[in-house]
Amino acid sequence: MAASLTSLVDDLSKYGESFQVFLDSSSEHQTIKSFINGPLTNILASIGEGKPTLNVLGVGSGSGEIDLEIIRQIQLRHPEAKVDNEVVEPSSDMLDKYKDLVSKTSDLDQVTFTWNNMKASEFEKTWKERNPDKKMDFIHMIQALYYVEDPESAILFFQSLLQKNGKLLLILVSGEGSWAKLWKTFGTLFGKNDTSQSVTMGDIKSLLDSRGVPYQKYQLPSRMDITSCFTPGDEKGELLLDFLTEVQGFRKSAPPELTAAVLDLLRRPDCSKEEDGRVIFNNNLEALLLNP
Ligand code: CQA
Repeated sequence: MAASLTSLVDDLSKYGESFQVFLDSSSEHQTIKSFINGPLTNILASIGEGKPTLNVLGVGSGSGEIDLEIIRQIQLRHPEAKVDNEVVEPSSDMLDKYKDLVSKTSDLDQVTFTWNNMKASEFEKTWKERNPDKKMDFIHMIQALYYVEDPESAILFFQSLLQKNGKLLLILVSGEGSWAKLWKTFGTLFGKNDTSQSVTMGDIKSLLDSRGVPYQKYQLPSRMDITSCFTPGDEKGELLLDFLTEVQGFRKSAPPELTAAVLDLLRRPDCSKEEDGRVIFNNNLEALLLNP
């Protein structure tokens, strides 16, 4: 990593600003919600076996929009059941937003929330003492495995918490999408620090395959309009470029040759397509479902 490049993760308010531009420019949340309200519905119907309370665990839940979509779908499939929802999220700002969202959402009377303001590895350490016998009907880790120290052991731990008929859902960028190309080409040049690693679902499938762990997989097509990145000085474009590279103020701080090379790759047909004069980046995701 070039010493002059500062990771975006080092300033969470800047990260949040860039993330918001990303959400506004991409279909990411719509893509995930369509999966939850499409292919996942049958799976959510199959969990729990008529138990009065379904145990749900979200890992890296962020501000909770996606979690509440999952809970809504579980309630539609199990109208009689209560939901015991455990949330693991290391950022207390995110947890505050999540609690805010809960207080503004109706129809959650049957849902209890347990807030675990900690990393997945800390949760794992305390879990066995607190709840030696508790098992989960549904666990999800959505766009979260980039931030755990050891993705493989995290997956195996959460899989071990599953109840019979339970499911573990993982969502990550596809190994064939443009994030993977960007990381393969520039990985170490960007401002990566220990907080975030460039892992794709291709890597996760290799890990699981070599252990003989079976899974179901789903492709989740997703896109991001990066046209504004090609207009120097465009406020949103600069924030999006920061998000893509995970570098604060990328265009101002990176060597000009690196900036040119990144913009060139972003425009190439194996990264993006042109549509009605817009540059559309391949943000495809992949979902895996694991059994206990
Ligand atoms: C921190 C870390 C990650 C965050 C965050 C704060 C995040 C979103 C918002 N705030 Cl300290 N993560 C996130 C979520 C979805 C997503 C990406 C990041 O698509 C972009 N990635 C590239 C595929 C992950 C590296």
